[in-house]
Amino acid sequence: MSELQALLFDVDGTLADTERDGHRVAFNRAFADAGLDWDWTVDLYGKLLSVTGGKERIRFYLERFNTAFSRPDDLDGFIAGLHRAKTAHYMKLMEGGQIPLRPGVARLLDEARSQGVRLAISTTTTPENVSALLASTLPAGAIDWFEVIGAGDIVPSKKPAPDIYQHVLDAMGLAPDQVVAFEDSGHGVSSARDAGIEHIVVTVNGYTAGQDFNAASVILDTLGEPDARAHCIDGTPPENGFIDLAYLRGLAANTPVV
Ligand code: XBP
Ligand code: MG
Repeated sequence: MSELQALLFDVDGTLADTERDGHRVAFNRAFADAGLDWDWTVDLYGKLLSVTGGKERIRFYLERFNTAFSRPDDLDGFIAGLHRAKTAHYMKLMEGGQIPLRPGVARLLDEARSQGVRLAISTTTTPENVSALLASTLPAGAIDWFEVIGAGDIVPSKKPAPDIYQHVLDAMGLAPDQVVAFEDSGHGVSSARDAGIEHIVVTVNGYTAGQDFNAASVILDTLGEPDARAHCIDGTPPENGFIDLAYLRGLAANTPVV
């Protein structure tokens, strides 16, 4: 039995569907700026998403899909430079307001704030990307709604490692059974689970539907809205058709007795 204290949100794919039309486009623009003919198509990017972290993803691409590329002596520096350029492009894309929050996200954030439920972010993406997304989709100052923004290289190992969720729990002084995590990917669910979090709400997207979410409490297409029911793929569906604090408190209260 535990009382819900905080909601921990993943960013990419969870707060907003940022991968296909955001990160992927930013990567390609950075490659073009560098005079590289690399083209991360929608299909190829889906394969590359098996590796979290943009820098790690570029290295994976070279190792797995572009062995012919003549590596510069300072490959780490080269990748880091590409990634900085990519982040700049991504931030510009966000400023353009191209990618909205997913259904139910703003509603649930507002409900949590109105009832004093704490908020945090646990993401692999670069911190600047989080600020850019929040600034383009929520009221000014919304970044301050989140007590902790656990992002990117702040931890030694990225998802599926538990580091980022452990970092946020430690920073908030919370136990795993006092929070609900929101994720979109198998890697994210593994990360939360291995940090001891049992209450995990998954909202799938084009890239993650069909992945293994074995530790998830419930799997949906979205968090739902009062006028747009969520479709429940697995787990106990919300009776009113959308995920709200009452549903989440029920989740937290029903921690299975092991
Ligand atoms: C998703 C990721 C990130 C983004 C790209 O993070 O794995 O690497 O794809 O962002 P999450 P960066 O789902 O945990 O939010 O290029 O800044 O890594
Ligand atoms: Mg994600």
